[in-house]
Amino acid sequence: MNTLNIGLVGYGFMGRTHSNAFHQAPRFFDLPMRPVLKAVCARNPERLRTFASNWGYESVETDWRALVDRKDIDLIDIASPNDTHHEIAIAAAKAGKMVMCEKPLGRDAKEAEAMVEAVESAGVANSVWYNYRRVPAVTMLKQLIDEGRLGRVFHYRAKFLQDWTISQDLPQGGEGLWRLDVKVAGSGVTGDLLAHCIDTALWLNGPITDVTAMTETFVKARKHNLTGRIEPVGIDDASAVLSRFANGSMATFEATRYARGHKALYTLEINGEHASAFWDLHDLHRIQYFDHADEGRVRGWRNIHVTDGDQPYMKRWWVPGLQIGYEHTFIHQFADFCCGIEDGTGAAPSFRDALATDYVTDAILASARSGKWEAVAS
Ligand code: SOE
Repeated sequence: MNTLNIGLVGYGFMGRTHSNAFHQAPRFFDLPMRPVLKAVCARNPERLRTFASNWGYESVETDWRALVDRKDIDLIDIASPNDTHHEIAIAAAKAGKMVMCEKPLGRDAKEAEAMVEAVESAGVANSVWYNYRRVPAVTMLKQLIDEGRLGRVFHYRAKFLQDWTISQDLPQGGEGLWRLDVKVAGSGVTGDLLAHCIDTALWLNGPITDVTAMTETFVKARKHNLTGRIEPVGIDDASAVLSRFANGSMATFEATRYARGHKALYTLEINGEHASAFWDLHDLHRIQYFDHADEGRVRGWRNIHVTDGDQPYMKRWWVPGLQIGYEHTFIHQFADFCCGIEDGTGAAPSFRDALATDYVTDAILASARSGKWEAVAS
């Protein structure tokens, strides 16, 4: 069996989710190649060694360029902060490596366009880790929609709520807090949390054509960890969006880090002519499903527990009725990526698919600035 030699950049939260996927995917899925955790790259040598030994990486690098230059690496996986995605992905593609990249693809669509151009002209397999597509219940929802069970779609509604940045004393910048630093992150909740809602929406319900949005920055200045100074905050703390889809349906999207009590509440609902469906990350195995074709007397919201062998991904796991979790979404994506390598595609969302999300988030931020409806580029 061929091997797939992986070089990971970044050892934070996402470095862990990806490393776990590299280990678990071949144990539960029939992969056409054997993943080898060849090298991990980050800046702090001591922490790097601890991470490498904990996750079983064969070697370490402290400069991503050295990693990209290595002849024994097939796949560069980018799990470092957003401002690094663009340069690393382009260099990796030029070096002929396959590339997987954390979301969002670029800090804006301009960066993402260059990344798409790089992987497509190099002809290398690529994928962006919008992991929620591979919650089995969400994948099944996609199947139900594609089978036409919902009929014409009227409404799409999604929100992603957190509360971890409410304190005025929370600094911005540096490790663990780069998401608050606009130069590193590109934007705030729009590129971070809302981007998940947009990726799923584009996948389930097709292209978004127009948006109008408001954003707010509730805390205007924070101490910057790298300079020690109080600096203006450039990110959006909250984002509220109305949008139109090409299929004629309309949507509302909301993302915030100021919804006290909510840690990661991602919910979505889709209302069609024949049926409606609702999904909630906190109850990720379930789809609430209403089918108007049911006999009137017993018609109502079904609560479908997506754990059975004929439901997406589940025959690979335990026995019907037993649940899996958040980390499995990354395992599914990596397994799909390995299976997609042979035809040169990798796994959706590709860089090009993820560029579409960046076009929508750019239009949202533009609309928040202009106060007008903005057309989404394509
Ligand atoms: C932010 O707190 C964050 O970690 C996002 O960056 C992830 O993409 C999301 O899945 C969970 O929340």
